[in-house]
Amino acid sequence: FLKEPATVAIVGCPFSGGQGRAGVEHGPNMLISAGLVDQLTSLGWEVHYESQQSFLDIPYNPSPASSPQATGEAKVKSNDGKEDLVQRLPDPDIGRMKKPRLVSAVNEKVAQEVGSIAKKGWLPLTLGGDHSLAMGTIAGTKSKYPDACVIWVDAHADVNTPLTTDSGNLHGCPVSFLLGLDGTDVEPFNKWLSPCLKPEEIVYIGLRDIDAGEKAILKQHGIKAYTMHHVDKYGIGKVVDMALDHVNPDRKKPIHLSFDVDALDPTVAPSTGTPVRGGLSFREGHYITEAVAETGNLVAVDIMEVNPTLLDPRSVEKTVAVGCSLARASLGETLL
Ligand code: 6HN
Ligand code: MN
Ligand code: MN
Ligand code: MN
Repeated sequence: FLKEPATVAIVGCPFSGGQGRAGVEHGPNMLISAGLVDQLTSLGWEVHYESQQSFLDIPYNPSPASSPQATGEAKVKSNDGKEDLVQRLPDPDIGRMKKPRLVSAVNEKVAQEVGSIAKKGWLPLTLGGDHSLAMGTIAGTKSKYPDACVIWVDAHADVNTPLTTDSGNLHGCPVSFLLGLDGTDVEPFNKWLSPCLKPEEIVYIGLRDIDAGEKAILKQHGIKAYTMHHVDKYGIGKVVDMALDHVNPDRKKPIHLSFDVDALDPTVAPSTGTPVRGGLSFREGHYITEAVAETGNLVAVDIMEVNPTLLDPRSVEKTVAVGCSLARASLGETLL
């Protein structure tokens, strides 16, 4: 699906507004500082990376100044790598949703960016930032490839709706917006995002922390999920085969890989906001990316939820290194 010469465009998304823990906005800069651009270049890819997305100039409709203290906040590094800039506009909850205006505005921009990269025949590699960003990345992929399927690697299903979410954190909800589930046809999201993903076009691998409301949704819509139980039972090789058979039986459809590093065991990727024990091993995580690379159908990759401010320096280094390594493996590093 990609044009020659094979080109990857890195979309750095220093965004934390989809959840409550600061620091995940530093993920992209850390992955870049670790040498990701040179690493991908060495693999033979042409790499485009200008700078981080700037979320500062996003014109979302601030609510009246008299409203509650909740604020929208996006931090960016400017082109010259200078200090964080912070946007603070009133962004009170809508229903249970936290920071809905900011999350919506940022994702609208991400969707445009990812879509325009895809339309050039390049592969967008989005570096998070929190996983709410997948609303934008997948909407962007779908704008170029309407029949694209999604492989979602995560400890969580991220399929809560504005009605089912307990936390109100929108990084737990992106899939429901893409599917257009009950409660997602709400402002401000419905101004730009319309349902673009069918339940049979997504498959999960690595789940082990699913909310009750999410379980009901997965059942009701027949969404295929390979949990850690299945990884234990069948082994990762068989699980990935089955996952691909489900969303991409003839191996003809484009694939969007959305990888939340918390799918990995916390011993492998400790510096992430919502770690859950009992996750994928280093090899199991890499096997998924290699097998997807091997199809030759990969058109977009997300590496999400690296939070380089959590835990000790050794943990941070490990997590950043594994993030880079997953990106490289997705782009074919270990294929012969
Ligand atoms: N992630 N299910 C929980 C929630 O808040 O809705 C956790 C979501 C985690 C999201 O890891 O991208
Ligand atoms: Mn900071
Ligand atoms: Mn996630
Ligand atoms: Mn997760």
